[in-house]
Amino acid sequence: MTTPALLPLSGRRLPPLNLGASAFPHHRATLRLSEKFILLLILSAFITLCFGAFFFLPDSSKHKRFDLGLEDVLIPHVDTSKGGKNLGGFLIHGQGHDEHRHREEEERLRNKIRADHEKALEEAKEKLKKSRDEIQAEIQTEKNKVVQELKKKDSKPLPPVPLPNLIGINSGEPADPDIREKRNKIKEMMKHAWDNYRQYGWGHNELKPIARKGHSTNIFGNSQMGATIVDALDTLYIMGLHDEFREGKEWIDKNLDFSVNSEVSVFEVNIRFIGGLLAAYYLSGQEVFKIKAVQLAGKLLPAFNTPTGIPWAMVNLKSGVGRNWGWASAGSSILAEFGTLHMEFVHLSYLTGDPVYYNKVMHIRKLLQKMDRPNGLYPNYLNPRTGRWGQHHTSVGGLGDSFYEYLLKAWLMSDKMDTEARKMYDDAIEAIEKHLIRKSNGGLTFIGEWKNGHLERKMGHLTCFAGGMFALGADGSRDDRAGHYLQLGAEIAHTCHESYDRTTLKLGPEAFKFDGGVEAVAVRQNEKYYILRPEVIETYWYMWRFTHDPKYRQWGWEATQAIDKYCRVSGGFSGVKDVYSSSPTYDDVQQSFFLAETLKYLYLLFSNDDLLPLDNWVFNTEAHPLPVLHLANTTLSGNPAYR
Ligand code: DMJ
Repeated sequence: MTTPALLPLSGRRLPPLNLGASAFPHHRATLRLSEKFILLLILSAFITLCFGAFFFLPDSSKHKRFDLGLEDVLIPHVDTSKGGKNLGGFLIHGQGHDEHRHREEEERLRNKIRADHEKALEEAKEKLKKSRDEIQAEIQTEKNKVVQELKKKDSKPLPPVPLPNLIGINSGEPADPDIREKRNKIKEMMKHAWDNYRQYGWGHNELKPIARKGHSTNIFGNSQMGATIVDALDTLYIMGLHDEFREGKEWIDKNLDFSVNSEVSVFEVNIRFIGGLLAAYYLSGQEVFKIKAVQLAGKLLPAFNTPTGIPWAMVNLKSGVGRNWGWASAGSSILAEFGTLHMEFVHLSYLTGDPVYYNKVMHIRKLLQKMDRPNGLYPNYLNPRTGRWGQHHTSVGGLGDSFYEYLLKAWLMSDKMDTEARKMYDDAIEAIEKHLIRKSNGGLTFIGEWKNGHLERKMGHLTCFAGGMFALGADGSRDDRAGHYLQLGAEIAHTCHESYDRTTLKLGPEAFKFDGGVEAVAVRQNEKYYILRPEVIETYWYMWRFTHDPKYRQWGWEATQAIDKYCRVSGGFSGVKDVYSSSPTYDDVQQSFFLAETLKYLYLLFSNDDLLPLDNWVFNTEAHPLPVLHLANTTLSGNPAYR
């Protein structure tokens, strides 16, 4: 009889342990060390007990079978043909047999049992005695192995993502016919933008809607990476434009290639491409998007090879060589760029089980945490070679904006478990409120910029996103100041609406002042343009979600009409150069973020809240929705959307 080697729980076979042929003549057990001990102890006790029992039990019982699995030793063969009986494994012949022979036989067997048991005990004792130190060492080795296994586990696949319920085509459909009509109008605008890009700019990064050809800027490098396709995918999906979504997917599948000798912006590629691909993956469940996102992320990693781990602003996708923008203060990297990678990189680690992405962004965070901050403010520039701040310029608009946004969203995305991020956000916002937020003479709340020791009373269109951020961060705010932050969000929304309302086109300028009798109006000619940016509409949408005050839909509709009237051309949508001019000129660029963000936020503003509910989804800075990672939730497999 052979006993199969025991499989330890881990499924890994340990080397076989020979417990002694006489104890278990046919058993070569393969056991864990702890099991060896227990087995040896039980064996010793049991053998002693049996041995004692053999001598102390009444005679008759000695002739009864004692089934310890030892019968093979005692009676290898039972021959009943000769009138013998099998009595408990002893071969006992009939009653008439010689009593003397019987006693001799019994004595022989007893001696054999005694000798075998003594030998087994000796061997067991020997094992224990001889191996004390060795066993200790073996235990330690085993422990180390377990620790290593656990470590491997830590850095290995994370639990699968519990996908929020997939949204259907009709999801979010408003009951009110007037709202439905407005929503349909926005969908039609999306189709106009897409169809023209499809016809005139397909595969290029963006579209020139007047020249009717492809367009690109240096952020995308010198190759055609179809930025508009990737950026627009999730909006198409959400709006139920499935044929267009399929076209986009096919292009990505066949053409999107990252092995190109092209120097791209790490930040832009992250928020538009990786964010866009991840959102498309989470919404549609189609693997190709995840695969492409991971491939691209691998190409960005060399950008982190700096003395501090703060990434370069740009990286060559082929050579991996990185560098910073020539215009940035003292060779610095930009806060809003290296500080806007967290959401996407955490998701990459989550999806791949590879901690490399997570480690990169956590390293940035730790480094920032350790640094002194003038007045508690984060300067926009940080030198990746020295780890020192560049110019002391702080902004919640361009160069700083999405860094603050990602602190808050890291917390939200972690199901509010990442309290370190929340604390950094709270600290930063308190300093911003103290040093940068003011009320104008006319009563408009604005967020200025800190430049070399003084406050510049100017606010950018980009800064208008902060109204939505304050509202989003109200719940969970320090000292329970939710009401205060919601109010602050409403005030910023109002100011930004004023910046639109005080123009001829009812579209907002790039930057506006609160100085010298001017309020919420652009002064310099080169700040009067509108390039289809989303930030004001983004804030309307968040404010709508948190308050359901109808004025936000009304303001959103004003913006929709203005865009459709002044930015729409037969070849798509274009930015305008002067929002104060009644005969505007076009900049002839249909930005990819117009499809990714502006039209998406407008569509959501006129949809019901069950379309991408904020409890389940967090939008990256390019409006790409990523699911909240309910990592603390141990009922992952109970989630109906679990994959
Ligand atoms: C978008 O690409 C992103 O929102 C980014 O964070 C800054 N703004 C542009 C659009 O204005």
